[in-house]
Amino acid sequence: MDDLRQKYIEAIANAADESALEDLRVQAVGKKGEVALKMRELGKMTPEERQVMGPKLNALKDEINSALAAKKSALADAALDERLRTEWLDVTLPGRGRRQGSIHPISQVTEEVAAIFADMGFSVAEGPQIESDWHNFDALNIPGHHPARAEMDTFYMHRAEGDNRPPHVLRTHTSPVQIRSMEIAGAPLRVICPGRVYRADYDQTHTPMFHQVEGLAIDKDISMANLKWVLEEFVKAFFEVDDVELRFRASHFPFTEPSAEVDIRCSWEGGQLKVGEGDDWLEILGSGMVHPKVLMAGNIDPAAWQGFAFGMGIDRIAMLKYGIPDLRAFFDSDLRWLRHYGFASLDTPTLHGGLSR
Ligand code: 2U9
Repeated sequence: MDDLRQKYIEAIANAADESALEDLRVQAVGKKGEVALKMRELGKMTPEERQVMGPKLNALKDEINSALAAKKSALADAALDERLRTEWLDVTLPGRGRRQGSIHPISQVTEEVAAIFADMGFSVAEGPQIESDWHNFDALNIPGHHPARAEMDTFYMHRAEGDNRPPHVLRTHTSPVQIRSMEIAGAPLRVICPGRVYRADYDQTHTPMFHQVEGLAIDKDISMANLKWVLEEFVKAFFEVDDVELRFRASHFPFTEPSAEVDIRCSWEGGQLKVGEGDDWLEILGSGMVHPKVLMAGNIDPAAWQGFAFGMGIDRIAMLKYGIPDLRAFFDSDLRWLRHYGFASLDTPTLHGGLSR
């Protein structure tokens, strides 16, 4: 029995890996292993011999089993140490020269817009993409019967059977974020709200998900004149031109009064857009003075405060600025397209460093 003990304890100590250890377990303490064979011999012994040998064999079996368990855990520790040694990565090393990823034009343009408006004192606010019917419509002066509700081709969420509350919606614009900003921060306020919006529409110029950025400024004695200056500054900075002419056309939105659509002077020579020169006009924005009912919905007193607001499509201004012809390609995740139109990942747009190097 001592020979048996010595043989297996030594072999277990020297086992190179888990499979060698398993072979040893079968050989030593398996059903037909050497210890089991010895146990069978107990039957041929006298009762006195059996009383001595039985417990000794059981102790040997226990000893081998513990040696197997100890070695198994030592091998697992060593394997983990080896993995940690070989899979070690220095995260402080500089990035690889080969360009692997790039910033999507929509992210790039969102950052550019945020940098321009940050310079004029606007912060960025975000909100939920699944909105209450109230925040998306009622608070923006779009009541239940209003044609704008139908025009916006809304995606409705489901309510449980028997729950008659109005269903939530996928927000059709980022305007509910401004309502939430008014509720949270009150007046005065300067925010822009970029993000995804959803409308059930799909053709050459519409995708069911697209991106908007809207802005809201609330203060004492704010007027259309402030709106005009802010938008002029924005267009000059965004299209990186020294001067540009804006044209305000009277329009109508439920949430602003008066309302105006804004065009910029441009030319399309050789199919290429030039902003600030030429005889064409390009519509890029909607805007207006915030409707008193909308201020009230945000708990702001329209007798004391006024505000202007504007909205534009991020995808659209990205296409215009970077000459991207097809809207739908934005969302195809085609790596060749991303490499062509993407931006270097460590070049954050800033006004001092340049927006779009
Ligand atoms: C609040 C008050 C007023 C946001 C505005 C527009 C005009 C507008 C469109 C441009 C192109 C949407 O992406 S688009 O289809 N937007 O014309 N948006 S004024 O007015 C607001 C928003 C929130 C609380």
